[in-house]
Amino acid sequence: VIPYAATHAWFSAGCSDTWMCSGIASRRDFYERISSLSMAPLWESLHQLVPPQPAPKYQPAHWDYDAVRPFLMESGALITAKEAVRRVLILENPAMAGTACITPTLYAGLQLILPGEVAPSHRHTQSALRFIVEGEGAYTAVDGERTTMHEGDFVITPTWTWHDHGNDSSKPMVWLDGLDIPMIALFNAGFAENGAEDEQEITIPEGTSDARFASGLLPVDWKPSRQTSPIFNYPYARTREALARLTKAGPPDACHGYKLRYVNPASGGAPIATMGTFMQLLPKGFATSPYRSTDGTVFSVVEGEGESTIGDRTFRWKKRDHFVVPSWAKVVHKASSETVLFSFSDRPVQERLDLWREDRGGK
Ligand code: GTQ
Repeated sequence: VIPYAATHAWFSAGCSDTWMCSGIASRRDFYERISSLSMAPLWESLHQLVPPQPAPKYQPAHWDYDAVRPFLMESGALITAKEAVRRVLILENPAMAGTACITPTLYAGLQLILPGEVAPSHRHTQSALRFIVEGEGAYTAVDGERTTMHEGDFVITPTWTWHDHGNDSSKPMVWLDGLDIPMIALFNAGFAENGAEDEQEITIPEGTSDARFASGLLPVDWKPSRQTSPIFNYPYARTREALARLTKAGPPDACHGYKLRYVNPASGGAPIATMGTFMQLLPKGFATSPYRSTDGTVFSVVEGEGESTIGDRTFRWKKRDHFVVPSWAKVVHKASSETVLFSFSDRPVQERLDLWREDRGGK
């Protein structure tokens, strides 16, 4: 028989009073007897199960690209993209070792694809986003169309779409993969299939989905069949231009600087149903007001350098670094040069469930 306290970590028998101790001993005996019926007393864990405010079991963390890159390149000599299927170094939350989670709902990794390589075609119910960190000219193919990727581009491979990646350029390409793997695992709703060929058949000229959906226009008789965006590459050139213009149009928001969210033009919602994606510009010298929200968020530094104080820890960052801000952790960003930050979180899911909260008061 496994002692009750061994399987129910919250049960502590700390006791100083004799009368109380005998009470606790009989309770413990009771807990052990009901545990054989797969039952447990709510009153011992109520406070943890229904906390007064979020108490994340994961922590802020930062990945310095100068430290990470040599290992990424070393992985390129260790295994081919074809053998690995996806050659990725997972960014794992230090408080969630062994889980492949960067937050309890999100997965992140850095994927390397070398010149001439192909990451073979497959599809799965997990949705993926790619945010291009280094390199030019590799492609992702999604449902019969290719898109060429550049630094700062945001590319989506929505749930159950066929996707493969290839690099016809002369340089390595590295991108941030963001997936909803932990969420899909929670629902036990994961399915996956490999393609018959390494590279899917290309049936649609490059740029077609951009022309049909990304110009403030939609095909006249087109009706969306799913929540995910019909645009699958949101190029950095356009995002950057929008941010640059905003800096001339008025003052920055105190908590966010100039911040935009990526959008599915057919719905106004997030491009991927499970993950919200954002881009923000912080002017040189700008410090954000303290802010917190319930969506744990992964950041990729696109331009600039500075530091973020997350809870009681401060991380200095620069271009191509990554960091994670847990749910309800107070964050302050300070930009020592003009900075652009990409980020993603589970905010659309929380909003759908009427759960999402923010606190702009910095308490
Ligand atoms: O590109 O399909 O980083 O399936 C992890 C799982 C990338 C992908 C990851 C994946 C992919």
